[in-house]
Amino acid sequence: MSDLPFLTRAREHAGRAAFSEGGSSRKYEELVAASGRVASALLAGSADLSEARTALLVAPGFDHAAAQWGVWRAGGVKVPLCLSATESEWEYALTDAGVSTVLADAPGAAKVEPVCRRLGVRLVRLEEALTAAEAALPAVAETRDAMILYTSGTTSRPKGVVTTHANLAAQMSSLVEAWEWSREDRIPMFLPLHHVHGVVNVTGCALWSGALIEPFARFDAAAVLTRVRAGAYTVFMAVPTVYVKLIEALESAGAEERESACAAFRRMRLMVSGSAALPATVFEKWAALTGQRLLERYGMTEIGMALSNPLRGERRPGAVGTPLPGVSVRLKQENGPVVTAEGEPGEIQVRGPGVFRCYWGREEATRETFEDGWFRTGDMAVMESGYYRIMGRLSVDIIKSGGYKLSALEIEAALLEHPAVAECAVIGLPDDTWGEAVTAVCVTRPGAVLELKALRDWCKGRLSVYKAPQRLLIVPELPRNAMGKVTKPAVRKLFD
Ligand code: MLC
Ligand code: AMP
Repeated sequence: MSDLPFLTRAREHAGRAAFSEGGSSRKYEELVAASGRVASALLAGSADLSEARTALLVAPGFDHAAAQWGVWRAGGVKVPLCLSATESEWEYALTDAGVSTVLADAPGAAKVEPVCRRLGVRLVRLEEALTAAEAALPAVAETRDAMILYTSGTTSRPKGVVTTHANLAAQMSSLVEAWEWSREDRIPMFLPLHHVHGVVNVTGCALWSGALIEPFARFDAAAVLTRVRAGAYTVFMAVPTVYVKLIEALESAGAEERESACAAFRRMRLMVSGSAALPATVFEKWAALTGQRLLERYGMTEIGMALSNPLRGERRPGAVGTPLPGVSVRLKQENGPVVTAEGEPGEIQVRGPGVFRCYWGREEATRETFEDGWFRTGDMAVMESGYYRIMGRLSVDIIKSGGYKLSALEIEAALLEHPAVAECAVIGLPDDTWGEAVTAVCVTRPGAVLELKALRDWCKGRLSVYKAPQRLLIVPELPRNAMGKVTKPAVRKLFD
């Protein structure tokens, strides 16, 4: 059996730089060698991990990629954890995915060790794995599972999205073709690696193409702009919030700094926005500042990317273009026909080799999310002059904030544990920076006092920082329908 395609391709780029970190570069051949040692350490004498789930708690960069490839080359399934999650969020993912091993760098290991001990999960320290003796590695078929990403949805707790090696290869090769990635490309990487945007679109496509990645521990506008000015990148990919933050930084910079950064952005060959709606105002402002017309695309954890404005051709603000290579898209009315006419809304449904295999351990949820073999995204769209335009989501319980998909139900469940909260409804309200701001509408217990800052402090350690409410409204009672059920549209109206 031949090697998995990511490895074959990496070997073709052996002598080229894969990562540039701290002023020095690491080559593809080093990455291949390091991943072989990590795989050997994970195997610890066994022949094949046989799809054992192996969680990763490793900062972005060369080490993370070596860890990821190490899991894959040992025949394991990679479960990347959010670096800033709370212990209970890690515990949930480790338990739900039946993780047997956590592979962590030194800072990650220090934080996750108590959780591993409590759950009886093996902890492998990456710095030790990176120096392990090399062992024989198994042949891994493309049909085998590769990754589980946790995504929030219409259920309170996140679901694990399982993709095979073939799914990931299809997702990456589609983007590489459409956006003409090449080994000459250089890209900054500042998005989290437990989501498809960072792991597939940025890191995955770059490594697939033999390109160079410059990792950042987190998004830092000043640090990124310094490197942009130095002409470090040819390609740039981000969520809309990042462009909003860059516009703020450019507008508050001195004229000379602003001009040099804008000129450097202008020279890039491609700048992409996605993961949430890019407001037309941000598109226009970015174009006015830098001359770059952002390429907006649409995707989802379960399918990778589905729709994209063209690399060459009209990039229309507010629209997400047409299906990517190998992806089939249709609009479908709920319990009705497939929409064929322009201007008529329908749910986006997707089919293709990049579509995930299943939700981990949730057969029924997997079955329900497909209709005649098409994946139901839960997003509504309309076709206008040949391009799709996203209209919003079918579920009011899904919030997109800073590009993160959040479940209102999960946040409500946490807030209900607060001693002052008798009832609550969480919604996403439009926000210029975050796209949507997590907003809690609460009924307090008699005599109790609740303030936003105290509530946010209370959330620390219980919810990831981006799930904590940004706004709070106290009401005497929540709006309900005749059946006594809280109605979110009416909750939203409280803010009109
Ligand atoms: C952080 N903060 C938020 C927030 N995130 N507030 C509201 N909403 C959010 N979502 C607050 C913090 O509490 C903190 O407050 C302050 O903002 C600064 O936090 P930060 O973490 O330093 O912010 P920053 O680093 O600037 O983060 C912005 C960001 C980040 C946009 C870089 O949110 C991010 O990486 N988002 C990307 C998520 C992503 O990759 N999604 C893709 C999913 S895949 P205080 O009070 O402490 O100062 C997908 C499919 C597809 O969607 O199509 O791609
Ligand atoms: P996630 O589950 O985190 O992968 O998020 C996927 C969701 O992000 C989609 O279902 C959409 O709701 C949203 N999304 C991604 N790209 C766009 C876009 N360009 N415009 C609007 N929404 C988007």
